[in-house]
Amino acid sequence: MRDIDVLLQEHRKFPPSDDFRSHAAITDRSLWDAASADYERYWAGEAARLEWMKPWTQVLDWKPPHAQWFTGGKLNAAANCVDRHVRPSTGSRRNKAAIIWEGEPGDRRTLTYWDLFIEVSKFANVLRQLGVKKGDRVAIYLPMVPEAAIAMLACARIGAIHSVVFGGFAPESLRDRINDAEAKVLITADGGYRRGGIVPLKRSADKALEECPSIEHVVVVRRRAGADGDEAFATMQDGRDHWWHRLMQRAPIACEPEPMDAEDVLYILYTSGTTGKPKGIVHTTGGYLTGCATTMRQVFDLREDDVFFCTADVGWVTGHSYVVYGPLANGATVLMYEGAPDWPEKDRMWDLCERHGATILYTAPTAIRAFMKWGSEWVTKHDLSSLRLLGSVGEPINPEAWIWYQQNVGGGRCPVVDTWWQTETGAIVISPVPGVTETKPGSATQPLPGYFPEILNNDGKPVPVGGGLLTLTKPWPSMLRTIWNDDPRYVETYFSKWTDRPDLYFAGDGARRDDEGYYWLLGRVDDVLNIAGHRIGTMEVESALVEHPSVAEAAVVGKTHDVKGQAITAFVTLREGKTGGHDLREELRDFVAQKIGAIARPDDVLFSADLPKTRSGKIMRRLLRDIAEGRALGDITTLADPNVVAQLKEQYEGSE
Ligand code: 7RM
Repeated sequence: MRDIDVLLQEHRKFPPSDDFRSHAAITDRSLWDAASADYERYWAGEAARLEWMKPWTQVLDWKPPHAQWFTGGKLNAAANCVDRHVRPSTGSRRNKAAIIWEGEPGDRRTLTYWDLFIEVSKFANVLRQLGVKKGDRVAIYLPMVPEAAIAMLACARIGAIHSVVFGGFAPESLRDRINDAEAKVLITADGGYRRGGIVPLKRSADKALEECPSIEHVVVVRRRAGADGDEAFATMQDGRDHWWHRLMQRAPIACEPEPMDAEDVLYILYTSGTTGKPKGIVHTTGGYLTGCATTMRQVFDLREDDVFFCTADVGWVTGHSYVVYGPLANGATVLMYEGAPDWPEKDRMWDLCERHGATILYTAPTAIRAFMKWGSEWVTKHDLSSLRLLGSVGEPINPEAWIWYQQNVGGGRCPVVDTWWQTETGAIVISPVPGVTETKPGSATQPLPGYFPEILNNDGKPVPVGGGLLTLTKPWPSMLRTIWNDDPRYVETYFSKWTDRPDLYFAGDGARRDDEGYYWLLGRVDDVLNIAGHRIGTMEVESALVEHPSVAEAAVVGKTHDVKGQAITAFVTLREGKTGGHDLREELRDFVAQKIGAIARPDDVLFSADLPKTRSGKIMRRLLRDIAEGRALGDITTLADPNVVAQLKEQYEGSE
């Protein structure tokens, strides 16, 4: 196999502005120097900012591919995220907002750190009363409501392992996750609001629970009106099901946090791999919290009065690390929103930012491209002057989308941080540090201090400049420890790519490093195109398409071709008001060829109102390949909206 070719040339650069730098916490490279000189010592220094009940005896115990960090140390994640901030002292944050929440219908709640302390302590006692003990698993299937964060922290407080399942998942997915973890308790809600409708979580949970023998109790948050919720959305089973608010009425407040070993499991989070069976990614306490807290401060240049708006659901790792653990470990204020970004209108995000004075916005390229598609009028009608920093996560961000975000949302004034990381890494790995890094649109730039990525080719040879496979060459504190119940799969998936180097973590992403050491993520390795022997990442062809003024979003796949091996089929979503046809199709084919080379000229261009995406917004190119090849569709259980592929398939087959 050849290395990955490089086609896209992007030369724009944005150094940190003097204005931003003059207020930034980190403005030089001394942290990188310290971390490169002695990375264990560097991470120990960062870990020491947390509150430990007992100091560790060893920073790192690395027996590839298994790492233990801060061994012998004891701490509690909830005590670090809550108790620490409410102790009487000068600078206590007891009256500071921890969570500012807004429901989709417009209802609002603000929890101070003191409120959060009371709620978490009480719910921890509720869990104990239900028989939950240290090491037991608790499944959480909730909408984006404060109770989601409270439940996670309550588990952490008593040493129970939480497994959050995204509220948009179907009963079968919930069932499989509960059963794999053998959860004892499920926490859900009667419903959650989405686009004006109600997602009937309890009904889905009841269906799942028909085949979940491990569940002993179900706690139900009341989101619907009525003293005991709304019967239509929650029928309560005697003995098994309990209303959250009823249990909380009787719960005592005092609850000592459980001293946890640094390597005790904090949570399991399932991620669907390329094959059917989801992997339960396991994170432990000390290293994970160190990674989240450190990167939160560095990447977002966190300040005491920030209002941090991370739009990710707590069902994804981004919600774990940057709605709950990272911000709260630092005593920050987070803004949490329940519903859809286009409800009741396409300016809901900007309305939220304006009314709550958000200072940092952290969202995904898929959302940014949707905002682009809807048009900048929705953005510019709001006063977004409170924003000072913008972040992106989840997919490669095309340079055009990056520039649009910087100009229209950031008013040209806010640095943009494109943050690369994974459920498996637990925390951000490659990202600008906004007071230091000169950014380049489309590049996640360089590793944060204490992380050591490299690009290797298929044979494990370093590619100092050029395209190849992204690897992390040293362990890091917030790395996954294993896959729940399946350590062989952990070894096989992440540490078996280069057989003579069982210490190298394989991320599964293609990337290139430029001559300044900047990383450009090219897409998943499984999606790489192979045109006449040239291996091309999906990101570059898609970015070329998105540069065209009519295009909002694009996904490209390789389709078997007699001569070239593969030919490119492009699926394209147009901006509002644009229509596709023969002329535009030809124009786009030429446009790509002209931008990045004839080798990348798509054979087919298909216009589509939407692209198939996972529930977290990642484009599922595997299904587009099935469509392009005229095959039956593979596993579609992780798809957000099955109608999208059904329509595309019909349209594609009709066009041939
Ligand atoms: C945080 C998260 C991980 C995969 C990862 C990449 C892709 C995420 C970026 C990115 C390019 C980025 N966790 N990815 N961030 N690709 N640039 N800034 O998304 O486990 O759900 O997904 O997402 O392919 O491997 S995840």
